Amino acid sequence: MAITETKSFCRICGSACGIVVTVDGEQVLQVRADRDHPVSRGYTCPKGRALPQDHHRDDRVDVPLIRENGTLRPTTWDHVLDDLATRLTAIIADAGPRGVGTFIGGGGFLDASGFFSLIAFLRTIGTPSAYSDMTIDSVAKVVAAEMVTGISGLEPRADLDRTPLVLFVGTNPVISHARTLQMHSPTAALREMRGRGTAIWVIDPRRSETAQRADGHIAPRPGMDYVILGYLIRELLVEGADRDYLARHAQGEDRLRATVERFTLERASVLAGVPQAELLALLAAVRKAGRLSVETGTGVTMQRAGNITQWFCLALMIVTGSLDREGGAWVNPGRIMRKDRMDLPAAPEAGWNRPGPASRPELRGTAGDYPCAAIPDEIAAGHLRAMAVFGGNLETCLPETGRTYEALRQLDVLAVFDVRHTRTTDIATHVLPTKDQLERADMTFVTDSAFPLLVSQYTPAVVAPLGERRAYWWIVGQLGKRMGIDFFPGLDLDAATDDTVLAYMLASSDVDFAELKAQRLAIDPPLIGWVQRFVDEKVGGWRLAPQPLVDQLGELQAFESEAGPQSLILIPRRQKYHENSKLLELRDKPYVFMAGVDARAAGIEEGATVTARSANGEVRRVLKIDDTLRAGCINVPHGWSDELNVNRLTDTREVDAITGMVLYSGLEVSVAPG
Ligand SMILES: Nc1nc2c(c(=O)[nH]1)N[C@H]1C(S)=C(S)[C@@H](COP(=O)(O)OP(=O)(O)OC[C@H]3O[C@@H](n4cnc5c(=O)[nH]c(N)nc54)[C@H](O)[C@@H]3O)O[C@H]1N2
Ligand SMILES: Nc1nc2c(c(=O)[nH]1)N[C@H]1C(S)=C(S)[C@@H](COP(=O)(O)OP(=O)(O)OC[C@H]3O[C@@H](n4cnc5c(=O)[nH]c(N)nc54)[C@H](O)[C@@H]3O)O[C@H]1N2
Ligand code: SF4
Ligand SMILES: [Mo]
Repeated sequence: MAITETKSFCRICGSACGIVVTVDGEQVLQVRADRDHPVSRGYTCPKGRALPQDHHRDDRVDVPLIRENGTLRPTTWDHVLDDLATRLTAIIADAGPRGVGTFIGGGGFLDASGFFSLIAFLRTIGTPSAYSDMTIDSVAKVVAAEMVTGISGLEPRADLDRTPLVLFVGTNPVISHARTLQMHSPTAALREMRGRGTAIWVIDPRRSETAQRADGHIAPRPGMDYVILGYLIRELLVEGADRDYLARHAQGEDRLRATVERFTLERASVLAGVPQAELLALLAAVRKAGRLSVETGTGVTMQRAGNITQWFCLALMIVTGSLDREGGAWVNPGRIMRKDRMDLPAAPEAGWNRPGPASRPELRGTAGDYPCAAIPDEIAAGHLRAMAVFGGNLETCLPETGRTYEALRQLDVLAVFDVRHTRTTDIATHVLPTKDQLERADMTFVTDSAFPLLVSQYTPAVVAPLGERRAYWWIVGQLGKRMGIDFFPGLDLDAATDDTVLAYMLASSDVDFAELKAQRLAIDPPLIGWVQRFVDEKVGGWRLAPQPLVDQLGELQAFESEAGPQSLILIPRRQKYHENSKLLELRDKPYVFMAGVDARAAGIEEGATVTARSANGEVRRVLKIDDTLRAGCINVPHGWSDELNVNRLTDTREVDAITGMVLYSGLEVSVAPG
């Protein structure tokens, strides 16, 4: 067999870096950066370059598995699909469509036709029991944007060439590439920005890899960002706000002013636990810049004040006249779906509201999803009887592993689409081996709104599927045939290929599949001003102070303390060489990270085994001293499984009252030797 090289793009994370894959027959030899790629410009990270070993991993799943008489064993597609179809049909007949739930995770969102198949499955079955990573990741962004702008989940991002100041709050793109605004080559990007005179500021309790490259860094107590942002807004409303802009494009200024009144310099400094001089320096930087872009991440969305912090970040951009404006931040409408061309209805001030699932009605649904925290209760109540998992590792990603994992075992059907064995497939009733990213033709689809430009990409499959692996659309389509349901009306399943399915998906979009396939990559420049027009016309101006958020801010006062937390606080952190539960074998270690002063106070030395405990459970890991952490904060990075799983500490009851988001940042824990 000849050695071939094929251009593709990486789908381990959403950045979609251009890659060149070297293949010898069925053997994937190497993945290297595509130097000619106009967006990623020759960048890849170590995870992307590890694709060959990921593809050939020993623990891969490449034949269907079925659980019979308690044992999971290999079987044929016909048998696994016949059995699954029979059971799902029976559950729907007995419990109604809501008895069949879905979860989509990282291995589904990044597979265009996989995501499309999920939507087809959900809509056709008509089940409300939809779950996804959103409510264990960044639902605060969805809801805050809904309330302030009328559009769900807008992700403002810097107008890179012109923004004079970028403020990163609770995101560490140097390691994560950021989830919602993909930064390729983050270190180089930061260097280039600073070279152009853009000031970089970071708010993070840890002197993160991004903070280490910034002009200014403030390390507050976890969850106290909003007092800093509230202080900035308060002062800017006195001096520095874009008055003319506010008068023309915003509403609720008086309510906002009254709300932030209590965040004086003294108060903000005491509550956030940072020196006044640092707050003054940040305020001066914002005033000097005039416009800015504020970019947030999981450090914001996973904390108790997630919604409020998101709101204040948007408000800060509006007050300075920066939101959806040149020299500030813009919003990528996506190149395929083109939100700017849709006739979107404006969400009311309270956001779109959907009642929560029956067993946890207080957890409202957002953007089509129920909160993940409800899963164990929904199963225990008998409402949720089956789950189809589209590329998610439920054991590692969901909160309160002890209770959740036990609940998942009680399901009549746990059908998992995956490419490898995990502790989630271990307890599955049906395992559906899915084509991995090198085995399928694909395109950027729902993730394209995270790109720094309007970009669409297509890749052919690079190698033939291993074993019996099949595409999501094939599996879902075949299941439908057996259930008497047509999930893809008008698509000839017997003749379909990955390409014809991608073309079918694009039928109603402005992007022509044949053209995209020929071009491989299509780019349009940033589009600034479309959200502003929407908000002016349909909302009557940015809502600076939505009432539900004003109310929630009032409730947060119960958690404000001058003395600060009395126990150690768990905060999230991404590690460089693994992506959630993927590629754990590469380089990282499952440490507990702790500042030196806290370790000494607890009498623990680096390298010792420690137990981190919360009200819900415990995790034993080796201690690594990390003095980039603010004293009082610890990291127990997620993705690690079983005894090492940080979600043994988290709690399905510690959730946000508006979104149902789990408290993954800000949990009280203790750490002891042994
Ligand atoms: N305590 C705590 N919990 C967290 C977090 C945290 O910070 N702290 N982070 C949360 C966040 S932000 C997220 S997004 C979630 C992530 O949680 P998940 O969505 O579960 O993410 P992954 O572990 O990246 O991948 C999920 C699964 O997809 C599979 N997969 C990979 N490629 C493919 C493919 O091509 N096809 C198929 N079918 N499957 C594939 C992988 O083998 C893996 O089992 O975890 C959340 N959970
Ligand atoms: N290498 C790698 N890259 C990844 C992933 C991975 O697992 N590994 N996961 C991907 C996924 S699913 C996602 S969602 C993105 C997430 O991308 P990011 O949101 O950038 O996530 P992190 O890198 O964990 O950065 C979060 C930062 O928030 C800080 N933080 C914690 N609590 C607080 C707080 O209360 N206030 C403030 N201001 N900061 C706080 C932490 O110290 C940390 O530096 O990354 C993606 N990229
Ligand atoms: S940043 Fe790394 S993991 Fe993400 S797409 Fe690029 S190479 Fe892949
Ligand atoms: Mo995420």
